[in-house]
This record gives sequence, structure tokens and C-alpha cells, in this order.
Amino acid sequence: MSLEQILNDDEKLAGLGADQLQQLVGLVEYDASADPFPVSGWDSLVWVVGNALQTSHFLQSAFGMELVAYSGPETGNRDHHAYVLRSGAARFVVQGAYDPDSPLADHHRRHGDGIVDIALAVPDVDRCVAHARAQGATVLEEPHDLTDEHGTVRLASIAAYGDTRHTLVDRSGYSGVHLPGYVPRSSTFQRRPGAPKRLFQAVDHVVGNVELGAMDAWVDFYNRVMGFTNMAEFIGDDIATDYSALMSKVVANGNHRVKFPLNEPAIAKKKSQIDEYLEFYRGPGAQHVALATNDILATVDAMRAEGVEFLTTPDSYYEDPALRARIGEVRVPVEELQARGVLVDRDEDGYLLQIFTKPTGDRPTVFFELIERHGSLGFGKGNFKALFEAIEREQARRGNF
Ligand code: TYF
Ligand code: FE
Repeated sequence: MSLEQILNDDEKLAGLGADQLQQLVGLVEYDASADPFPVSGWDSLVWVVGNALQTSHFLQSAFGMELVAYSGPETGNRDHHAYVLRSGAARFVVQGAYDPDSPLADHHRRHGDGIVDIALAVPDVDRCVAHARAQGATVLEEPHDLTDEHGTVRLASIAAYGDTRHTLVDRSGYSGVHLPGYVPRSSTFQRRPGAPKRLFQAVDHVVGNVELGAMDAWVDFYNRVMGFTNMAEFIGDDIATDYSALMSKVVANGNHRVKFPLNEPAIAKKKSQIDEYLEFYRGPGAQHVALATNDILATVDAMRAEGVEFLTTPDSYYEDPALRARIGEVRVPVEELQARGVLVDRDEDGYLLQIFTKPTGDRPTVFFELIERHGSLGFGKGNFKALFEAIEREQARRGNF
């Protein structure tokens, strides 16, 4: 399949061309006909939060997202509120309990704010579920249709790590704004004059934290059940014990639009950031969402202006002659990166710029990454040391060592 053919409706609507998306998220061409579980890309990231109304406001004000749809008591949903927000091709659904006895209230009691569903767009839901079942996956929801006057969506869900699931979505027969049961809803929120139209264009990757010793089993799950392949980048025990206190491997779907790094804690000198997550999330779950931007400097500035807090990078990082020599020329002077704490990494394919927020909820669990790719298909291996030191400074401030 050519890159043009695999652009989805959200991407076309957002005016994203194949070349742009290829650069943004490192898309590759591949032969889907041989894939036992073809995935075309992200459908949506579904969150459960303590206050969906306010999280929706935060995502509009601080992350520049656009409210597009809503479901709640006014639309006949007496269980929860759900707000659908978009930025380019990225689609988030934030849910909060309305009924005190909603299962979402129990979920939030246990996990705090977090991602319950990493929903994926697939062209053939039934084929995926048949393959997943044959490979021993837990099918949480059998393939079924949801229909309204805008058409039909076909859905099914399989279990992933912890209480996280993957809903498989085929919306090719549907023209509504999100799903049956949702109504269009637009922002009443006014962005700051002069703010960039959009702060990010797509989801690049979603990282899962799993328990000690479980990483390889989950890599195997994504290989066997979902036909994902391993990417080159990983953190082995050589790096782990020295400074990262985690091990990591990365799997990706055929076209590389969906990339899942999987972390497990490593036994090191200090308490692993992954252990801290597992303790506060009460089990495995999604750790960070990397958002692809084509102007990380403008995005960081706009988010900071709205109060988003980022991890800091010491000046010594930028003054290190080895780093300077390795990164060579990037699109802006290093001083521009330094002023904002943006990290830079280069590999054989190109370079990337990245920065990480502090946790965005009440618990030290989920956070965001901004990433601007220029050829590099990696995850910032060269930054792991500086990054993990920054994360550990925050862990220490929380008293979690
Ligand atoms: O996704 C990645 O692999 C990078 C690096 O706890 C990273 O963003 C890995 C583990 C982690 C934080 C960042
Ligand atoms: Fe990342």
C-alpha cells in the first residue's frame, strides 16, 4: 500500500499529506496482505479521569485540542460524561463518572487518571479478533456493530497489559463525528490570540509500563497476537543497572504508525521510576504518550504559557562537547533548545528533538512527550541518561526513592 492510500480520514481532514506524516511519525510502506492482524493506525486514546469536564478544558487550553463531540446525561448516557478532542490526526476521549456506581468511578479510585483504551483503526475487525483468539488473547468484547443515522461502526476489544485494552475500530462505514451515542460539540473556549492553530499533529507512540520480568511476554503478545514487529531501539540490562533502572523494547505495527515501547523496572541503585508508576497506578498501564509536532519550540512555548510543566535539562547537557559533535547541525541554534530544555538525538537516519512533561495528573503516573522527528526513527537513546536523571530529580522531590 502506498503512503497516500493509508492516510485516514482524520489525517486528510487535518490536511496532513503522506510526506508530512512520514516525517512526523516515521511512517513506512508495507504489504498489509501478508499481515495476520492489519492495523492502519491509531483510532483514539480513551482516558478515565476524575473530572472529565475539567480535563477537557485543560486539553483545550493547555494542549490546544479542539472539542468535537460529547456524550453524557443530556444525550441519554447516564453513566458518564465523555468529551472527544482532536488535534490533527490525534483523537482523545476523556471520560468521567456521572453515576457514583459507574465502573469508571471504581477504575478511577484504583488507577487515578489514566488511559483505559488504546483504540486502533483496523480495516477488518473480525479477522483481527479471529487471529487474536487463535493466539490465546482475551477477547473482552466480541465484534459488534453500532449504528445510527450516520452509518455503522464495527468494534471489538481485546485485553492488553493491566486493565488496559485495545478496542479495534472500523469506522469506514460511518460519517458521524465519533461514535453512535455522541453528538457534535464544539469548543466555547477561546484560544489566546496568536497561539499556533494546532500544537501537535499526531500521536507518535504510547509507552506501556509492565511488571518486573513481564516485558518479554508483552513483546511476544504484540508479535504473536497483533503481528507487530520489534524495532531496533531497546534498553538492555547493560544500560539499565547503570542509570535508567528500566529495560525497554519497542514493537510497531506494519506501517510504523503505531509504536509501543514497553518498559519493565530494573533492579538498580535507586528505586525505578517504573516501580513508582506501578505502585501509584496499582499495576501495569500506559506511561507516556508522545505527541508529534512539526514545531516543538512553538509548542513548548504555547504549553508553558498555559502552565504546563516540563522536566528541566541542565546546561551541562548542551555544553557537553561530545553531544555537540554528535548532533551536528539541527534546524535551530542549540541555544534555542537550551532555553527550553529540549533534548536532541541523532542516529544513522537523522535526528529528533524531544521534551517531557511532568506527570499531568495527581499521581506520579502518566505524562506526555513532545517529539519532532527529522529522519530519526528512534526514541532518543542518546538522551536516556539526561532524561532519567531529570526523572529521578522529580522522584526525589516527591520523596519516592
Ligand atoms: O519512549 C521512549 O522510549 C522514550 C524514552 O520511562 C523513555 O521516550 C523511556 C522510558 C521512560 C521515559 C522515557
Ligand atoms: Fe517516548
